[in-house]
Amino acid sequence: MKRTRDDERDDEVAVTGGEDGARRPAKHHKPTEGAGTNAHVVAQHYNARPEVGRDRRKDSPILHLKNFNNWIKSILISKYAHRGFHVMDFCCGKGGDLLKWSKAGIRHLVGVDIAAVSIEQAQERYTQGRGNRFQATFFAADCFGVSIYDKLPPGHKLDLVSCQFALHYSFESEAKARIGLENITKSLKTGGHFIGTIPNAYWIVKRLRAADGLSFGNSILTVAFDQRDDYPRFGHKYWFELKDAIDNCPEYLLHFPTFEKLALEYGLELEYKKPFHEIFQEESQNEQHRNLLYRMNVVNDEGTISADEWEVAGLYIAFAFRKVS
Ligand code: GTG
Repeated sequence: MKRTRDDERDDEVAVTGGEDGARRPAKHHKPTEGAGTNAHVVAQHYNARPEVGRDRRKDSPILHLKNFNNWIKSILISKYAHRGFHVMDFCCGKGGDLLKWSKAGIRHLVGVDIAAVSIEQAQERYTQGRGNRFQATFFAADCFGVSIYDKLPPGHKLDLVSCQFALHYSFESEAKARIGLENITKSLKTGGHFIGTIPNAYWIVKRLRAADGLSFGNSILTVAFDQRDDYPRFGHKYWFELKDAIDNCPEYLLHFPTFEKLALEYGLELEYKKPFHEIFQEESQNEQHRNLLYRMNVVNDEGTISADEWEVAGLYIAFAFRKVS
């Protein structure tokens, strides 16, 4: 049977397994006062994003960026997820990594996310998916607001926890970052890993400082701050807008050295941290990973990716921690 480019892209892990110059925000996402409100704004945002399906996803103006980021995640997952593993996809969204887990040959997946509609979509994708060669349990919970320990299958010990494009939400406050770390580490085996991808706070601050006003961006991205005088460790909010992905959501700068220190308190030692651009330089030397770039339709017909999408890819870093105690 002839394989389409989309089928090939699905091979993913097959390799080894405001004002003041600020272009700001949409009113309906502006939070009202109250504890935990921003988390609900974020949940509402993701709940409201329609499931477009694979065909319409191909029309996305940031398709190559999405595919590039999925290529990075595929490589990260293939390095840390192994056959028979018990995994938690922390902030799993609509289950965009399900196929990657399947390719890695894991045994069981727990998927948890604050957005209940996304959880339903993840469950649906899992049920209907071609690649569900593992067991999975999904539930909705605020990963950075409540303890999820008692919702995990009893006695469940995890080999790996993955948190993709979401850990920055925990930096709304130290209390939230700690709840997140507690949830990530409590069921993680010693020797197990915690992997993830986040916006690079240094990259963002560098761009902000180089900008005239309170915002910067390009044709697909706008990052806007409310102020540029104060740099708190926690609760340093900015508004993130990425065409066809994020409609102006509040996010928080994750000061990595602070996170690293905090993580150590929970027994996590940093093993790996790299910007996406560097990962590309390194991993595209590997023939299998280079082939995967084509199979996952990362590059366009000219064999490249647009300058603006490439710039946005440079915003992110990937990391891995190992639980040592
Ligand atoms: P996205 O979640 O829309 O990515 P997709 O790859 O299209 O996901 N970004 C994302 N987040 C959450 C943040 C954030 O919190 N902060 C910041 N600063 N940036 C963020 O995200 C798009 C981009 O937004 C990311 O790359 C980041 O740059 C940024 P999805 O539609 O779930 O697709 C993933 C995989 O699922 C692909 O392999 C698809 O083929 C597959 N898939 C798509 N639709 C379906 C379906 O209907 N069924 C099944 N089974 N699989 C499907």
